[in-house]
Amino acid sequence: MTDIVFQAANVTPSPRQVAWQELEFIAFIHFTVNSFTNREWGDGTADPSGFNPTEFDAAQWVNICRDAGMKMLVLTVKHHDGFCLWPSRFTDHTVRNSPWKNGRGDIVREVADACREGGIKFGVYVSPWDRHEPCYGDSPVYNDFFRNQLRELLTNYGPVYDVWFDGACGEGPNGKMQSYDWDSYYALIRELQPDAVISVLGPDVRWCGNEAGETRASEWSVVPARMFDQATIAADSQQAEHDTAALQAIPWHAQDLGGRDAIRNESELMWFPAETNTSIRPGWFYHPDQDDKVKSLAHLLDVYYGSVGGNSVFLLNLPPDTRGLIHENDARRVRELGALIRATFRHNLAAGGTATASEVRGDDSAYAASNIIDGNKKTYWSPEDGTTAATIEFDLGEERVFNRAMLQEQIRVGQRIESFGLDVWDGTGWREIAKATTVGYKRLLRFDDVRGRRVRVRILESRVCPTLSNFGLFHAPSPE
Ligand code: FUL
Repeated sequence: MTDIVFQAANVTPSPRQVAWQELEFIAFIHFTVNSFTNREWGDGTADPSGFNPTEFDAAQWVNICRDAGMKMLVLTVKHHDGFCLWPSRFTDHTVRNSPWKNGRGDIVREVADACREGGIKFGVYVSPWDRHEPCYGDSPVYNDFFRNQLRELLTNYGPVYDVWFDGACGEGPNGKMQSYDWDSYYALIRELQPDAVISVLGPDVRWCGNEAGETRASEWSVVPARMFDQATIAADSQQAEHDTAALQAIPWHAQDLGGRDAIRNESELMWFPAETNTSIRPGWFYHPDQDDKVKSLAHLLDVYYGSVGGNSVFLLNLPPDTRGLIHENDARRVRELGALIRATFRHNLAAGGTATASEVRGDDSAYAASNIIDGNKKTYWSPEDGTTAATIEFDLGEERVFNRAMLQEQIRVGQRIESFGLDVWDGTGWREIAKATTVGYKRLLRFDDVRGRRVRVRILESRVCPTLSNFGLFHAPSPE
């Protein structure tokens, strides 16, 4: 094993990154003047008088998210057009100058409060690129302006768990040149909301590299540190639309960002886990002509299994309409998704049985195989140092029918497993049901109905001794 692989196996997440990963499925809400002008990108000239949701109800958003099983809501408090969903003291381009609640409303407050009451976390998407603010491009002045806005957002609305910085900028080579003072933004966020992850143009969460919900077969949370540096450099290049040359130059779309070949020649690595963001409709903002283009349940399930079940977090966008409500079609679909996920993962058929490993670290029970099925996310099994292949056998106690499997590593100590297989005992021998590469926080496997009592996980390759924190077998209702 090379030094760099050993080094990679020893990079661990921060507690805030672990807490974020455990949210699994979270909501994006794109809502601003664009929702009323029927645009995706506003140019910053839209009159605030156009912002007037007739039936705005933050509780409706939160209830839908909860029913879908989403654990956080990330709201576009300021998109590229610069309109603020809160009455910022630093600009007039806000809800204060809209007819909504006669200019006395505050969308950010209502949503933050509704999240707290509904028991889900709240996060803010704040676009660094601001097409309205006159000082944008006057770098030190705008940096002050932007920090002032961050301070308002991070002090007046209770806990904020995600600050999502978008890399998009369409100024082009002849446009305004803004040099962002990222380090000062990050320092301010750490000071005011130490539990918040800083996503995408930040050091805690990595953009998966596409907006279509595509996921990688092998998703590593430990990747070259220069991926983060290059993202911020691209954003400073004034043309960092996700589909422009600036971001194409970064190997975001490469299939394997953290495997042995990808890290072989790197000197610095970081824990930079992937987030899969996509919209339930073609657009990020609401457009009436997309009411019949809400993604199918099967499509969303594929993204769910690929992301949550592929060591990523699933950030699904639900765009409210001009009423200020999530449209009935979107609400129905995402509730169906939540109900199906709940029905599938309600009963872990492996939980009541026993687990036996080919090897256990040390003599005590601290790393026992039974830890894998004890329902405790902190305990885990591990073999001795130096052991990189192992088998764990699960006896379900009686014959069961299942068609989904779940494996989880103990990511608190790093990501290690590189490939594994899953077998069932068919009475005379072991038959392979499925195999895959990385596990990380969670790997979900889908296969046709299998009947059996004894199941085993064969860990084939691991960077250092593997860990397993949790294992599950489930039966998804049919038809999905
Ligand atoms: C992109 C933006 O340009 C889109 O409008 C949207 O907000 C998406 C999530 O990120 O960079």
